[in-house]
Amino acid sequence: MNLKTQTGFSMIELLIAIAISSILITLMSGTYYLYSNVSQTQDRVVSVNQKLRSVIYLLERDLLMAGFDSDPTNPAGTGFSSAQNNSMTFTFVENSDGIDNDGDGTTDEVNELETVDYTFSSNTIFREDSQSIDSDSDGTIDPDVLANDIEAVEFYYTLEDGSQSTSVNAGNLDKIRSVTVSVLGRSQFNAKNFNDNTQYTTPSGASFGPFNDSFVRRLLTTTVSCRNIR
Ligand SMILES: [Ca+2]
Ligand SMILES: [Ca+2]
Ligand SMILES: [Ca+2]
Repeated sequence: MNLKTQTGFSMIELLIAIAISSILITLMSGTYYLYSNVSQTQDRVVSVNQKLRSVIYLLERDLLMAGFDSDPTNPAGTGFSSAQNNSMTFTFVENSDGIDNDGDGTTDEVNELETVDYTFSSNTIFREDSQSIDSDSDGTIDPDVLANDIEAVEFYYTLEDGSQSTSVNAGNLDKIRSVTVSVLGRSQFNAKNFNDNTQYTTPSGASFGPFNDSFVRRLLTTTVSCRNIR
């Protein structure tokens, strides 16, 4: 009989097993570390994109209405009243929404104007319309905060002759045919081991960054035709 009974691991086997498992643990934790950094960065990308998309959605909706006049035979004088790099104000007729948009005491009268105002300042995009309220009760209407953590906004206007500008003078406001909107948003929280070394350039050629920090940024640009301006 040549029965060999295995009663346990030899010291060599044990050492090899320990060595292999420690290598595996090191590899796995490294992968996990890498993965958790990547997924944190991805989370930031998703939240910035969501924020930018909701801003762009509202801007598109409003700009499509800019200049709208339900009865062009009786002009209400709608359109842009200001068109600058970081802000714009425009009007349109809103005489069927059950709201006294111009605050004159009569609701939905002929040629009743709604005024919408966009302003970018202090890393925030503000939007004001007739529904904005005096939220801090100081007697002055406060614009609504549309988005925080915004690095830059650019309104780039294309006129009927094809020329483009980030600042349209009063005499040319009725010649605006489209607005190219660019919004550079930043994540609310930073991402571990991420470095934003990108330089962001808007359609007018303005540059932002590289910021060289660990916040995730995205630049979203879209062009909206102002089909109601004429
Ligand atoms: Ca109305
Ligand atoms: Ca009114
Ligand atoms: Ca106020």
